[in-house]
Amino acid sequence: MEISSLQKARYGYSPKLPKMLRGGISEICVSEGAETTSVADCEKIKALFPNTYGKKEIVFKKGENTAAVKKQTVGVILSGGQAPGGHNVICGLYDALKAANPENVLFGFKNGPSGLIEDDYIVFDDAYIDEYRNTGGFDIIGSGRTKLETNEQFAIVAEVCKKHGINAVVIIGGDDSNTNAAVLAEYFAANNTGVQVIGCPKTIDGDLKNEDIDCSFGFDTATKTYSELIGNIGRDANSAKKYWHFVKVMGRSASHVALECALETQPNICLISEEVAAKKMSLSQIADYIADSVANRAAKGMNFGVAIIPEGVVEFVPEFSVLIAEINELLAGSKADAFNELPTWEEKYAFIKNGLTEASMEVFAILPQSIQQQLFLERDPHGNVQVSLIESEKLFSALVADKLAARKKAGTYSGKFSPIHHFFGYEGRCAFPSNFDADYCYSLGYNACLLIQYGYNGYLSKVSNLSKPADEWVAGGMPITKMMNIERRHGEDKPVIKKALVELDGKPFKYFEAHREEWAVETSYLNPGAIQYYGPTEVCDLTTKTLALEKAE
Ligand code: FBP
Repeated sequence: MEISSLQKARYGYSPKLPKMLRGGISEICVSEGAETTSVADCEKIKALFPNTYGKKEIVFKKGENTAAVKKQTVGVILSGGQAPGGHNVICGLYDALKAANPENVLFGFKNGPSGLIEDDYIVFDDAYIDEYRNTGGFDIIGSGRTKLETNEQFAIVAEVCKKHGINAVVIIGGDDSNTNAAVLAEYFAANNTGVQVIGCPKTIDGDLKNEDIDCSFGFDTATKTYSELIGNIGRDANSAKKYWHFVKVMGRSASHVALECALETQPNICLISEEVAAKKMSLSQIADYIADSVANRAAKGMNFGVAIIPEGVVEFVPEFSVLIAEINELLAGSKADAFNELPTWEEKYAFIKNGLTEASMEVFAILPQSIQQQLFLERDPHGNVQVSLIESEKLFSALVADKLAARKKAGTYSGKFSPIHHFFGYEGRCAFPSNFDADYCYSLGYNACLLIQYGYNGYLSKVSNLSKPADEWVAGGMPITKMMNIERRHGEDKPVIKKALVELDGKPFKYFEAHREEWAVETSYLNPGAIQYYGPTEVCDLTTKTLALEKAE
């Protein structure tokens, strides 16, 4: 297979491990800390996880390895959306397993959790692993979104593990996948299977973080990739001086990606969904907010700009989420067929008008027709509108255009407004991992092997102190149940890992808030440029601004 020059060079990159993990597996011992409790709903979580709740947090350190000597046969899966660095988690796990004992075996189950159920796997060897070192993507074994959550599925997984003699499963996934990892770990313990489960925190969305997990892997590379593109767009906008660029960035729910890109590039506008919800902003208020920036810049002769829109924002607009709920209700069950059979949009529109409350109809009526139709076209397997498919960058530019037209009529605005739309999501999920992600992921995988060796079950591989150089990173493990609370999901109380949304009193948002008024009017664009893989450490080993601000003393 032909490969690029960069890929060839990256094969030779040696990921940096925390100092405490260097020097050989036989020289790493474990230090147990305090017993843990869940972040909330302790009694309920304890009752649901009687075998895995309350375990001790642990840290590895230099010392004689006292783990029982036995052959390890481990299975690994990648779960959910791609995130740069996933291959390195597997490489780190593989290398540590082989360093501990060349007889150890690593199974890779294909295409996500379904591979474990269908017993679809490969057994890794050096040649296979070497082709994926420091590369982006999840193509090493593929990924998938099947959820492992029922006892029937767990029983099949237990059988598959028994068949291959697998004594541990590593699940590389986001908050939901790691929640399911905890449930699987509890099942394995309760049924005395002898199989351990270790999770690794993945997602470009950056919403799997808490007091133990500094950040999920992939966030660093993905946001740097989007920021490079947004920085280039800012420079183009300031060169041509004729377009307003509306850039939607991924992040299904939380706005960490949008915020980080804003900190990196200093656009004129960046919406933060969590703020929209907290201030209960309406679509009209958001459009006015953006239109103010457009008008103020136009008054200074600048008919161009850059606005970042987080993918999930519409769900955080209270009136919009009510509208979505009503549409879901309107099309529930067989009512969807009746709707779809209506031959013209006019008839469909009348059906909608008849079914929505007056307040929701008012919101619906101001949407551009293309967005109105998107709300009725795309349904998820549960029959719900897929909010992530709504082209919110187009929605907001259309609403802003309406606002500006009204202002023009009133004689309060006389600029030009030519919007251009972009959506950056998939562009960043499989990029070559930055040195940070390459190092972090390799360390997570390496560390997962140690957790297995020492017999831990239901733990998340934890590598922290990440705002410092890799030398000072701290490796250990945290019981997943510590991160859990009870939340209402699909009408039921469920134990889940708490999703981290942008904190409006957190340092990254506060920094943004302190500067955004100036950015809205001035041209303060920063162009961070492409990820650097080689060169001085101050350009190659940068963490995100979010992490740097969060950990600033
Ligand atoms: P994970 O939470 O599984 O990491 O995926 C996050 C994400 O990349 C979101 O940013 C995006 O909304 C979604 O996946 C897209 O999903 P798909 O890959 O199924 O289109």
